[in-house]
Amino acid sequence: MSTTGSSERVTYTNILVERQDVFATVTIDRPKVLNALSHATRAELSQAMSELGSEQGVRAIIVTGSGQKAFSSGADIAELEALETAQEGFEHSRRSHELLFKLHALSKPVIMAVNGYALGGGCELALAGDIILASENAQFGLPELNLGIIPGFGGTQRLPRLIGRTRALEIILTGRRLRAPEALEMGLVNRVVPLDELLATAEGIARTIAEKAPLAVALAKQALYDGLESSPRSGCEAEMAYFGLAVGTADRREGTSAFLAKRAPEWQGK
Ligand code: CO8
Repeated sequence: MSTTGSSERVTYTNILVERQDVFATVTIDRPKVLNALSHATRAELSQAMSELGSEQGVRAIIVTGSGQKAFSSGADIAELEALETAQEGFEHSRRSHELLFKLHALSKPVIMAVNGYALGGGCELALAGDIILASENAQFGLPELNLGIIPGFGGTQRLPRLIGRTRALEIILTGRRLRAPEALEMGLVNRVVPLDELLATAEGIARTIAEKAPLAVALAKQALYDGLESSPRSGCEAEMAYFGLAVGTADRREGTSAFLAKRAPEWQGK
């Protein structure tokens, strides 16, 4: 990872960042190790999220893996091998979690386009997405127990919230892999599409979201995550507050008057 002088835009070595008109695509680019998430890769993902998060023109972020075989095979096992103490393990997990907290805090949706294996940390990264798409060849799993560790990138928390306690425990305790149709049936992913349609599908969703008022998108996402982390009543109280914030925006006035005038709204993000 380095910074170019003139534009201050970061150059990455483990990921690719491509900007299109209203969205950006981040590709984990370590195909020789099936896009394993080394420390450097996670740091680059975090940097890219900060960069894209602050760019107004980027209304959604797509995350995918390089090649046709893997989204990500998880933590780089060579790096796990080098960990010695409980404290080192804790720090490894803590730094990784920071990346996922950052994803949730972004004011724009993150669409995971899972194009093959999503195992261990790769599955956990996918689970942290706002929308999760899978190609027909995708396989999900948390095989950490096979290595003598446990999921340390949110898997023990996000998976049960998504598919329920008993199904999550079975997946974690057995380490078995789920093929895409089973992941769909369990509600782990939003859609399954052929591999060659995966990115186009993600891009279509990104463009649809980009047609909405930017602040409303951010507030809806925030209300949902705030609610999931609290009781239903305090979640509803958070929703009231965010609804109020949305009503106070210039874009809300534009949205309601454009509807009544039978014209398309023009959002200002204010
Ligand atoms: N780390 C490092 N190297 C890997 C990884 C990995 N996670 N996965 C694959 N590779 C390497 C292989 O060693 C191999 O290298 P080489 O060509 O030098 O032999 C190359 O990638 C290709 O892999 P395979 O030959 O194994 O390919 P196959 O098609 O036979 O198998 C599999 C594909 C099933 C995906 C298999 O590679 C596999 O089981 N990989 C490991 C999956 C796994 O256990 N992941 C969990 C890791 S632990 C984890 O993620 C903890 C997360 C919590 C910490 C938070 C940090 C993110």
